[in-house]
Amino acid sequence: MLQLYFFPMACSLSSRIALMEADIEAQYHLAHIWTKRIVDDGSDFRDLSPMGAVPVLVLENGDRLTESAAVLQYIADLKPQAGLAPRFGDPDRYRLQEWLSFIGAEIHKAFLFPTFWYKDEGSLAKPRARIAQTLSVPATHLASREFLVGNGFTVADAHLTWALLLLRPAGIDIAQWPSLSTYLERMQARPAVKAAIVTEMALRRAMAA
Ligand SMILES: N[C@@H](CCC(=O)N[C@@H](CS)C(=O)NCC(=O)O)C(=O)O
Repeated sequence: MLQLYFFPMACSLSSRIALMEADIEAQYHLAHIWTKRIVDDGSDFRDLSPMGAVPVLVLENGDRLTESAAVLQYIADLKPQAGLAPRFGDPDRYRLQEWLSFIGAEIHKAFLFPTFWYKDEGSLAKPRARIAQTLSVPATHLASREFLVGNGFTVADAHLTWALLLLRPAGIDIAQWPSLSTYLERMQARPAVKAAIVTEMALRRAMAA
């Protein structure tokens, strides 16, 4: 069975959403991204993930896959009939990769990562100055569309949903982009998305208690 190493409400949430949207069974292991310990057995997460970062997907053959863009596409391709990624050869596959790169590099690493990891004001000035311009890209795109790619939910939507959820605790109110707010509401109304978020929020609250 597939095994996903995750931390509640971190970027690995999008992989959980993808697994649940595709109705693929998996085992979930909580990897603490600050202590670098795997909660199940206390082992060092860096033995599994050189960066000590989630997500890590352990495949049926024992191989490990890291990087959300790769993990998400792998999950999508396990069950093509779920429609979570356009098939290779379809020009929309490159649109999917374009959005996965954009979310991973321009929203996650350029803004969310420094906000949650480097808390000093000096390091945050540049990311904060740029985030509105960055978010205007998906906001404009989604003003006339329901999903990021094509006419259905894909793993790019799973990843953007996670990123948008993290913007509020990062100090950004997405109400200023109505297309993003209504998109996030629509995505959160999907049963699999909702269930994934409820599960991880409960784990997060239990960790904070
Ligand atoms: N490029 C990686 C980034 C993964 C990443 O930064 N994950 C964060 C959680 S959202 C993490 O585990 N960080 C721990 C660390 O960097 O030490 C991806 O897109 O999957």
